[in-house]
Amino acid sequence: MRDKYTLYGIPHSLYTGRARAYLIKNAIPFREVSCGHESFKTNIVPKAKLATIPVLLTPNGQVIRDGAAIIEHFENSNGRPCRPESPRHRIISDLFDVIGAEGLLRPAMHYRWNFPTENLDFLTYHFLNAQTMAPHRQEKTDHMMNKMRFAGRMFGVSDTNHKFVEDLYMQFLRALDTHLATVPYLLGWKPCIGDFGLLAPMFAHLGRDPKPLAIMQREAIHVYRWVERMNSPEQDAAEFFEAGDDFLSEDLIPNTLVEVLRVLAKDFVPETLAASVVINDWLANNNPSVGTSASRYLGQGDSKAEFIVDDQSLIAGAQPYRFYLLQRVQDYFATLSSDDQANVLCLLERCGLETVLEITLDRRLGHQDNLDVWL
Ligand SMILES: N[C@@H](CCC(=O)N[C@@H](CS)C(=O)NCC(=O)O)C(=O)O
Repeated sequence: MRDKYTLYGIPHSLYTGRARAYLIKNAIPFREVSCGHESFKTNIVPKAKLATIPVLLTPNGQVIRDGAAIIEHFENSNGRPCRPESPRHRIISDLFDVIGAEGLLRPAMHYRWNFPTENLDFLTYHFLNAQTMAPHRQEKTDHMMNKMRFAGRMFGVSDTNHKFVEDLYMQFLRALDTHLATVPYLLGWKPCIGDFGLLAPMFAHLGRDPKPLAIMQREAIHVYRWVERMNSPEQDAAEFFEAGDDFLSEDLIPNTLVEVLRVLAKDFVPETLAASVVINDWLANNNPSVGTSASRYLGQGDSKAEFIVDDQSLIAGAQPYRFYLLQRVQDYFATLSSDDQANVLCLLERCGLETVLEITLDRRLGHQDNLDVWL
């Protein structure tokens, strides 16, 4: 086993799905161990710094916490197999990574937690079996399930906006289905970084829990096939009879993909804008010293960002992490020639996403020693 990587995670975890798919698609040998395993608490968490999953243990004993950091570890040492080289592709890939990892948490949590008739037995099985047979197993399970239920509210699902969350998700699902009818992966014939980010909500929650899985299988067969495909070591594109093996040529972004991004922009842009105001305010008041951990939320009461989408007012926790991922998009954009910048800008305007190039925090974020930190 020493030559294999160990992925600490669980089947029903959103962020584990992203890292697992990367390992599978890139033929990296690994075994998966539950974070309920004693070794996670005793050996891994002290080095991972936070008890989140996924965490990767490398054959030489390095511990890497965070899905994006795990992927970056391999991309950096293997010639970046999943990063498109051309400007528009790379920007869109990195944008899907941010939006996938951070921008679809409302539908993911809603479809998991607000349909107990369909989902509760399935969820109870998974949460219970993420705990060892120790005393207080049931209490720990209940605690974890309640904590995650609350997360849905933190991400902006309220008692009165279920229909809104569902309508927006269905618009997105249908647009993605139309796109994935034409190509097996977002940018063509192989997965890019953005496919893995997008898989995070689309696998464990929206493509696996009974209620949303049934919707996906019924309403979006091509998306369902993509979710399957993303967990296969093969290209798994049998329905495409003239499949290629690379990203689309000439930096092409099909109109069908622009449509997907136009729907995603509807809440991602106002939410990011509102979150930036709240976080910048918090930074001004708290002035964290360099290297301080940037926690997922700023703190109780401090972190509420209010924004409007289609006349609907939403309130969600403002999370610094999305800006850490967004920085990568903005940093890359800054390196482009003015012609390439103009092309990218023109594309993002068509997607309704041009503003995200300008929404910044007053302090940069870094990922150091397994923690997201203020720089
Ligand atoms: N930025 C981290 C987030 C990881 C994360 O929040 N994972 C969830 C499970 S999907 C978790 O461990 N939650 C437990 C907790 O926050 O206590 C990543 O991308 O890996």
